Amino acid sequence: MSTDPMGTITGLLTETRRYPPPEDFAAQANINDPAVYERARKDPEGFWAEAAELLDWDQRWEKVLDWNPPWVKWFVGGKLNVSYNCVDRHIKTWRRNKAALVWEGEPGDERILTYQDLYREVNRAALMLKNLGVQTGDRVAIYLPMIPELPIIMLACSRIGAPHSVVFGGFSPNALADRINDCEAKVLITADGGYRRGGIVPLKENADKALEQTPSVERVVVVERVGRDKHPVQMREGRDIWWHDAMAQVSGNYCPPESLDSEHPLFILYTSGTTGKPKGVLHTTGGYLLGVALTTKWVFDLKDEDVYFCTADIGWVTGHSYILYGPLAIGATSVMYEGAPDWPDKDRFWDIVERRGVNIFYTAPTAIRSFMRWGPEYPAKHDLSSLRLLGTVGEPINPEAWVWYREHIGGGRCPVVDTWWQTETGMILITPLPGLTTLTPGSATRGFPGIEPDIVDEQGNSVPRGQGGYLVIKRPWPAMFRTLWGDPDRYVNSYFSKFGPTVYVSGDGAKQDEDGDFWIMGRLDDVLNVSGHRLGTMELESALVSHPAVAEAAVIGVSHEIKGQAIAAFVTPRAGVEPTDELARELRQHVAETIGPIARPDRIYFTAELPKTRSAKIMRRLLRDIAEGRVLGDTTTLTDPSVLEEIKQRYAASE
Ligand code: 6R9
Repeated sequence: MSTDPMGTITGLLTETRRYPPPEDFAAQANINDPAVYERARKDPEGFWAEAAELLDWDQRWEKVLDWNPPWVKWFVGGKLNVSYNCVDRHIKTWRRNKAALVWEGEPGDERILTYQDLYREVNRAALMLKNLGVQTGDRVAIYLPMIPELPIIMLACSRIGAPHSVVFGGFSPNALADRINDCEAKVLITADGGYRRGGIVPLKENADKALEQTPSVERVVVVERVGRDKHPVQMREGRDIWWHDAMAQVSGNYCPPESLDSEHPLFILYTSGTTGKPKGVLHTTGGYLLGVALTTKWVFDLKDEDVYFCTADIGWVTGHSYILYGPLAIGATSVMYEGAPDWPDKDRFWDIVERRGVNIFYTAPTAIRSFMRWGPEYPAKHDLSSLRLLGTVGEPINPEAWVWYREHIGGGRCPVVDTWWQTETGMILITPLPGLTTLTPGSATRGFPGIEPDIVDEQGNSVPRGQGGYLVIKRPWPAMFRTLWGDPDRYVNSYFSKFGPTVYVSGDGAKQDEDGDFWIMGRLDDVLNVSGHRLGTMELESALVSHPAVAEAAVIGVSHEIKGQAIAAFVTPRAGVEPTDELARELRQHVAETIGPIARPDRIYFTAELPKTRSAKIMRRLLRDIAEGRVLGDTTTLTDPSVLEEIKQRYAASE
């Protein structure tokens, strides 16, 4: 650990507010027998095997877990299909006419797809993929706004066993091209555009730029979301086809689901690591679906009659696992909203909750902090009495935001589940179970049944309660990632080498309090968490130095009231370049164009030099000290300590 981020939560451990499960909630909860923890601890494999009854298998597994550390296989020999489990099996029951997806576009349009509707669309989309030459094992890249075609095509991919790689619509052409090239996608599914705060995100134009550098892509399918009259796009003859035309060419309404091996790749999702190159996190079929289905059922206490609304974007793992796969696997109704929370006004979510009668609501701390800043009058304008459970994910939630959320959104009656997990973990790992767990604001509480989290020191020894350390997971779980696409060495080195091949290193720091509850403190590596989005400092720095005016750059995360962390960049201009405000604006824009608007630095500080060790490593820790107004840490290893004085003065001048 380069710094002591642990110090920052000492205060939180003194939090004394406790919220036991309300009796009536506990009585009706999907899981309210505390023995489940002990059962799972004593016989984790038996526990997961029993849970696997939640899914429909074409062929039963021969072995629950094959663990050859760090490599794992779950439900070895088992066969199943994800789209069958999320769609087909429900239309054989009374759920056939139940709403599967309740979709709302930002401009106010809506589409409700019953399981029967979804069945038809997914089958036809799977046939469309086959018509385009996609075969089992081929990768399909998806760059869509939050519209129904997104879950439809993901399920269609899973139906034929073509792993999808969804790229968040806010990413730039460059970022899209990198991801397409890394997984060598054969087909790209995109749209003419998407709506965001009333404006149009030019997805097809971005895709066209990306496609100049992506030799693997043979065909491009374009959904007409915005419309040719409003936002015309170029279609390249022989390569591009409109979604509606490709769907019209499909004959038949049924595409038999492939019976796939439990370990067949389901999707690749890229996430930031400590180097400039994003990691292609690979999830597989059986274990992943089981993990997300069971956690959806238990953590969100999701019932058939509920309306469930997760505000994430499907471009991130939260949307994959908890808008699409988890909820649909258990036959739930999942609400999906295309746009911004403050469009047309700051009560958009509450308007949706009231109109749709949402019962369970899942969002991120950064959103909650925005709601707090906007003021309680926005939720107060709406009847939110349908809500019975609230959740949060993405970053540590400060106790004040947690309590505000419980009071102003949850009416003081809804349990709040703070769920810790990652793109890599696939499913929620540390979380309360709302019918069982006494909640402490700010704590994700404890491991889900069958999960063994621990906190260890530099040597890998468990630390005493109250002491900070590395958050690790000591036993495999079904929904864990199986490798990094095309880079198994990086899988081993990044996650399973520090404390040996049996211990998963999450990259987060944490502490346990006296009750054994976990408090997550954030990343220990060079990964920032900006409004719940993971961004690597290296990616940001590479983007900055790709600008001709920049000689060198160092990026750090600075505490930010709403975003959790804000991006501060220290930049050394090339010789002869004048460090002007204009240049700072240009650099911020350059990073937004290179990676995506979420990566736009909040502040740029020009400096003649960066603080470096004698081995030429940039000392980001000292930059953080300056940015957060702390006394400077150890500077003895610096080549030239006077550099810091200069930076400090500039920093102070610009505040
Ligand atoms: C699901 C998701 C993962 C990182 C993770 C951690 C942070 C997520 C959290 C949390 C504190 C929680 N994180 N949930 N920190 N409390 N409840 O967000 O995946 O985008 O991969 O980010 O987010 O730092 O390491 P991902």
